[in-house]
Amino acid sequence: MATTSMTGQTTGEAIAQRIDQLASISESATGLTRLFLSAEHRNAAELLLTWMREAGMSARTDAIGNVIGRYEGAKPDQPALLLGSHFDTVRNAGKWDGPLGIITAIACVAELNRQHKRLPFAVEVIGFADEEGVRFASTLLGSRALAGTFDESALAGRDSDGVSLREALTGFGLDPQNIGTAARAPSDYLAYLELHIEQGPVLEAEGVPVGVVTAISGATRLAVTLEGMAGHAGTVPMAMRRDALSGVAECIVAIEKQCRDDPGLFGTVGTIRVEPGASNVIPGRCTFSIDMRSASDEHRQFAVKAAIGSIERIAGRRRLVPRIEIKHEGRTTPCAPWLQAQISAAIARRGYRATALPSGAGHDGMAVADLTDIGMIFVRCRGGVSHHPDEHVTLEDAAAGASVLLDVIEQFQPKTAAS
Ligand code: HGY
Ligand code: MN
Ligand code: MN
Repeated sequence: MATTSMTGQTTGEAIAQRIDQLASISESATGLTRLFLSAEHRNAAELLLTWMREAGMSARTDAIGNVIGRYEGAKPDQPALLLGSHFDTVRNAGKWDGPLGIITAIACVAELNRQHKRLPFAVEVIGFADEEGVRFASTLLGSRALAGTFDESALAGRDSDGVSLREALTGFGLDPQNIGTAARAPSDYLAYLELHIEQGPVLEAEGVPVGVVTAISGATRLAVTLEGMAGHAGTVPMAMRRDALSGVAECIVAIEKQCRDDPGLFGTVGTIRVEPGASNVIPGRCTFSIDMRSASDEHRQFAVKAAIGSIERIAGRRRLVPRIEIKHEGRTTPCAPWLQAQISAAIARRGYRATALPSGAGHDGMAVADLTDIGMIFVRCRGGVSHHPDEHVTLEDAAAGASVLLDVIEQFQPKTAAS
């Protein structure tokens, strides 16, 4: 990749500048939050479409709000190598999680275009609209629509303001009935390659800027509601209370202990809602989320069952009524060995030591794997910090990721019976 662009910027500087530009599109003035089907989603999508077109791609928005750029191959209408990542964020997010993969992919296509290079296949770059699943409890909605596995029941899901996904799509100018048109055929693609920050400490510990991902850990997301009895904080004797929040507090400590005592198991309670929510009222209802992960599906599913058992026992003892819903279930998804091999070869060609590692974080590849084989390139991030404003990638590592991705693209060999 040209080390300096027309504006004299280095690759890393150019990438970092676009990361900052995209990060300025947030619902909050004090941190980065960009949710699915929001005004910020629309503004960010417009910027990405502009960058895709400037890079020589045709670009469009699909029926669920993903943005897709296409750079034709030497011949028109050829199957494509799909690149990309997501451009929605968590709340108060870091600015590299997602956008780095899209911006780097666009930079690679811009370089091919600058050299007037056409490959024996097309290249598509996608910006997925909802990987984090912050607004509606289910996740990977954009990539599931692309893969043709979108579950229509998700349309009834509501955000914290009570707006359904169906209403939000309509309000965004999309027709919920058309989501099926976002689905692509397996024959449209040769593979999916996502570049993403590691969001963990391994590459930094290994002293390398990039790595090749072996598999994406599966995750289960649950919504748990404990129903008790609201009452006067000053008059109901402690022994007579059915305090929903105290019950949730005991559940949270039990889940944390279960995961601490079980190596390789990750359990997180990230959201909680207390009703009616007044300091002088005993909480009558409390809803909280559980995110449970492991590299092994069996291990995770066993752990989820055990956690549900704990919740039911605690609720029973406290005369609370539990309601437990599984909102998302993503299986552990392997990265195709033939793609891992091509990524490792590119890393070596670019002069780095190839480090293979699993991803504890979820990615759109978990859904895209139902459409085509997936591969992932990780880029080192400082301290492994992510889902936090301190998330950071150095200019050199951003450039290293771009050089490896471009090398994979230019040397890409479609899967053969042998590979
Ligand atoms: O939750 C995850 O692992 C991803 O960041 N969505
Ligand atoms: Mn994330
Ligand atoms: Mn991500």
